[in-house]
Amino acid sequence: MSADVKIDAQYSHAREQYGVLGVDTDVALRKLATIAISLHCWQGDDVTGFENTGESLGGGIAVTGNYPGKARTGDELRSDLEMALAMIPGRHRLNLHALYAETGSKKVARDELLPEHFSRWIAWAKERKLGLDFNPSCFSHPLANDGFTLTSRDDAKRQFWIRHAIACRHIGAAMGAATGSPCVTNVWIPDGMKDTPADRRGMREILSESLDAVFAEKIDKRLNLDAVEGKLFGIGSESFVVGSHEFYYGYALRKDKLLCLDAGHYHPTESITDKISAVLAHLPEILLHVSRGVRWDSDHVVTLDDDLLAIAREIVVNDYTGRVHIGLDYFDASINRIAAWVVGTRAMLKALLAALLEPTERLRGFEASGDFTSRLVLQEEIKLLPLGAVWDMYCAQEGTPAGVEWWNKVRTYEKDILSQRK
Ligand code: RNT
Ligand code: ZN
Repeated sequence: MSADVKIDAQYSHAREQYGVLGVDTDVALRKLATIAISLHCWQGDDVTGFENTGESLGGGIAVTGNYPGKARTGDELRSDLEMALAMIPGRHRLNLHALYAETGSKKVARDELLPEHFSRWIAWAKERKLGLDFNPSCFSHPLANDGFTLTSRDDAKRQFWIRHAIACRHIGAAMGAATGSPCVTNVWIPDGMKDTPADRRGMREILSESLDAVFAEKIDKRLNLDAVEGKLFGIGSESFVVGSHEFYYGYALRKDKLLCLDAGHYHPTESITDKISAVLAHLPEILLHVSRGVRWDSDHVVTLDDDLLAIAREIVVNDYTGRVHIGLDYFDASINRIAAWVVGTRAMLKALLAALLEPTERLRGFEASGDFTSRLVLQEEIKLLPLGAVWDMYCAQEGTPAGVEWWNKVRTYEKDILSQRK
């Protein structure tokens, strides 16, 4: 049997099985094709960027591993991304950090960045019909090396980071205008304390003030959407992070911003799953940084685990696909970096597909009538339905390798291209 015939046969069998539960697999596949995932450019080069200042990664985040072949230039990173995107079914987005500006031989300070410094990214995204998302980079910089940016007590430093974030909103708007799809510009700062602070209130007041300055100018939401990302701790900020979850949730509500929920930014056993419907009861839209913490905010490559399935389920069954912007955020330098993108993005899509194939009406019917036994029985039974057969059909429809065949292609690229980077 040829591979295509096998995929067809297995799909039609799967369609029948899901059909018995009232689930239409064709509808699920059509819906899946409408969901865009924002791929984070920084997996491709270990959050290094192109500034070439010799600064090492700051901000209390860490990339471990020294797998060869990391991208060193915009062209290399775009080439690697093209390889990854060719292995991922559907049409997606690219999430850039300010660190990835291309300024030629000219050094441009971060507070002087302009859309033109991203013109190559924008042209590339337009050509490939990719949406763009953006982030101010408030780390890996001499003015951030004491661990404070928007909350710095040194006014000159604080103003620098305010100007940087404002510049990034303008760049986001230019990206939104060029691509025809609003750019989500996400503000994350590392500011916090290694040890017990004496003045939490003071630092939070400074952050509020700085954010008000950053967001003072109104920007058309059809071009740029502002998001704010909180966290619990980082390396060197174990005791206190100024921009915590509650801080930004309140800020987002009061100032009409998107709240970014990063899966690694809570207590180790706390999942963002339950937060999605809770915060969307009050906020119009949110951004997710889908990540995988292993014991801490370790930013491991996303895999198809229970957590991911649960996150995707909340987005899909609550009909939030129009209100949740799905971004990925992890960085692993111990494996092939293109494979890291592909594995994580495909896992996210598989989780969304699993949710699209859930007999939700049935489960909700049991729940509404108080029949929790039937709910549990069905929840367990559907775990073994042939999700893989439907996924393979999706890959075939989108012209993407279905099984591990994609890795053979990436491996060839590694041999031909990545291995030449010394
Ligand atoms: C850090 C945040 C932040 C970064 C990226 C590089 O803890 O998750 O989103 O990972 O912006
Ligand atoms: Zn994040």
